Amino acid sequence: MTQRASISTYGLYINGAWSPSSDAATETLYNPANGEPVAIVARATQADTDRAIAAARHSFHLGSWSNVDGAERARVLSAIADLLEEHVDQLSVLETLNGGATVRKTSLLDIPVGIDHLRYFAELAREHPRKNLPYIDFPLPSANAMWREPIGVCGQIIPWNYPFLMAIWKIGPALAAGNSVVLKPASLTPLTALRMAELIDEAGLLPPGVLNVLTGAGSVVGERLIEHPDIDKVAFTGSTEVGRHIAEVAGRNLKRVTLELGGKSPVVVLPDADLDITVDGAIWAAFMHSGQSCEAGTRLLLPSSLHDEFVERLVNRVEQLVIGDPHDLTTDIGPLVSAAQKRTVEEYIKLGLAEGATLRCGGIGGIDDPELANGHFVRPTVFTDVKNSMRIAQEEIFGPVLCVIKYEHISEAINIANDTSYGLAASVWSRDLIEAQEIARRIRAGTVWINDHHLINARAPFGGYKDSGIGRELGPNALDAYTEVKHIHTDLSQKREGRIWVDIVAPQLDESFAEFSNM
Ligand code: TAP
Repeated sequence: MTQRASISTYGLYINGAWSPSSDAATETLYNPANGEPVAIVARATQADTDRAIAAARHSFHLGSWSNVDGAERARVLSAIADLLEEHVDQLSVLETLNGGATVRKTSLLDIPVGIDHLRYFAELAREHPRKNLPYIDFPLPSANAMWREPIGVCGQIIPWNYPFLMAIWKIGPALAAGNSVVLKPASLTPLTALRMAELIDEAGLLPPGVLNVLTGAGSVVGERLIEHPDIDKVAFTGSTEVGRHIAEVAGRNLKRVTLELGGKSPVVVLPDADLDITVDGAIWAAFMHSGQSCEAGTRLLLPSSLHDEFVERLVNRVEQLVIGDPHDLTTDIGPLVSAAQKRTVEEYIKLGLAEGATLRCGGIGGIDDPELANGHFVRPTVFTDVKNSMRIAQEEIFGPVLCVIKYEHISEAINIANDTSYGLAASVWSRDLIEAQEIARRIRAGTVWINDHHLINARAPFGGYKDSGIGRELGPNALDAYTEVKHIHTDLSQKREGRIWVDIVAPQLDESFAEFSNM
């Protein structure tokens, strides 16, 4: 496997300038496919984090972005999207190099879709943030309006599985609404967010301090962002465990918070499903990005009437998937992001065996290509005879492990689908679209695809029920989570007469009142 790029170095992007961390600490990043170093990045300290927050706060007060009108913000975000578009190939390769996603996925999905989503946020910025409310004539005529205003400074913390897309989902709506931002990418995968900041900086597209990007540990930078009094809103995507902690700290400080957390999504196959579509669909649902997606379809619910034929076709297809160098366009399955993630997934495979599930393909080891020896590869793994109560069916594995669960009646399938602490996504597969929609209605999840999976669209909301999070990203209301609503009441009567409510404290001394007081 060849090294695709020379080692680049990145500092911290604070107040429109690059700098090393205050204690000069750095971290080397390694290619998950071969273990070779790919970049050196600064590790921010608490003092660096405070400096970034102060820069963001100052820019917000100056109004250099927060007071700019929506049309101008839309123009700038569109210009950023154009700039990113010019660098799609470079960003795709960088994303693959850093996180191990196949270049087929980064170049077809992650980077172009991220840019499309940014264009959508630009459209939302253009929409007028002021809305007139219906005319009110009681107790006196008044005009009433609702203004949406930016919240202030947003601390944004993102995970390693979709580094570019997650950065866009965070900074896109925040900037569209006029906020200033401190973005903390995951320690493992900051490169495309840093490159994006570099491109924006070189083009001079944003005023200093409006966008700050800090690399560093969650326990240092992340903790500071969630507790700092000058952070008005925290937006987080990542594990449910850290999300719970963030909600607690943000709750104590009454910060606005949105959380997009884990999932254990069911893929519910009905007896009449078209197997040509559904077998490949189940593979797409479970193994896209080696299963490292929060919405991955990791519980495959099969009716007993279809089970054996479906499993045979599924296993046959899965065993043919090409595991290899993610830069190679013929590769179907790339490495996991890190050695630690590989260890976690292998522990779950051992657990599945110990819990009594049947390993039908994949499992630990079995990758003999010496070119892949230093990468974090795990073969796509299918377990059958899984009970929904097993830990492998309840816990988020975040790797290429699919649990097949057999059911007899559709009501049982719906109960199994909902028998999870998560509620991020699901899919239902059937030729009967009316029945599929009825089942979709009964599944407690933020997104349900019918005869598809993973298709997240900027124009539709995305987020979780239950332990999968709080709030929604994307969709027509994507800016709501980044704005405060202000009600403006304008008196139209322009007279003192008739304001009987003012008389409660400051009575008008007219004749009737004099009579009243002489009684
Ligand atoms: P997390 O620990 O949740 O990390 C996500 C982000 O939060 C990273 O930027 C991380 O920084 C930061 N962070 C960590 N501790 C923090 C703290 N105390 N305060 C504020 N920010 C903090 O996820 P992970 O360790 O990368 O992965 C662990 C598991 O989480 C995975 O196995 C998977 O199950 C799940 N996961 C879920 C998702 C989604 S999209 N739901 C995405 C990734 C992982 P550092 O990178 O510096 O630690």
